[in-house]
Amino acid sequence: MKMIVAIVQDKDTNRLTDALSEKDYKSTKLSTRGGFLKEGNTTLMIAVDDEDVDEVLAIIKENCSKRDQMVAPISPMGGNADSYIPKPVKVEVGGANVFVLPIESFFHF
Ligand code: 2BA
Repeated sequence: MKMIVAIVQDKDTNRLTDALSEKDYKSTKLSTRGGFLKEGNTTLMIAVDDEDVDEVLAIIKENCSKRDQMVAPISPMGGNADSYIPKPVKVEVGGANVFVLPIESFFHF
């Protein structure tokens, strides 16, 4: 068995969990926050048999789209905040960051 940990955008979460449920894949949704943008995102934990990993990865890929987002950078440390005019920078968000981990054992009591 494998644990698929997928970090996705909140906007994609419902579509993705619906698509997983349609194929009878169970998932647990955690509300998380990215360390860079400090915005909410969603982490899904999906435990599956080894032979189902590829199908789940395909479902994630299909349901998580990439987007550009403008971000105002934080003012530089030690600088004069009054004279600092933040210039928004474009970062790519969305898609999915996925980790596939081995599961040593699974119990359902
Ligand atoms: P955040 O850390 O909020 O990052 C959001 C997006 O900002 C990133 O998208 C990336 O496009 C950009 N970004 C992140 N750090 C950057 C930097 N130092 N300079 C310029 N741009 C930067 P993704 O790479 O797709 O990541 C989306 C979210 O997935 C992340 O949110 C974080 O919550 C998670 N994540 C990504 N890589 C991870 C990792 N190696 N370990 C744990 N979580 C990860």
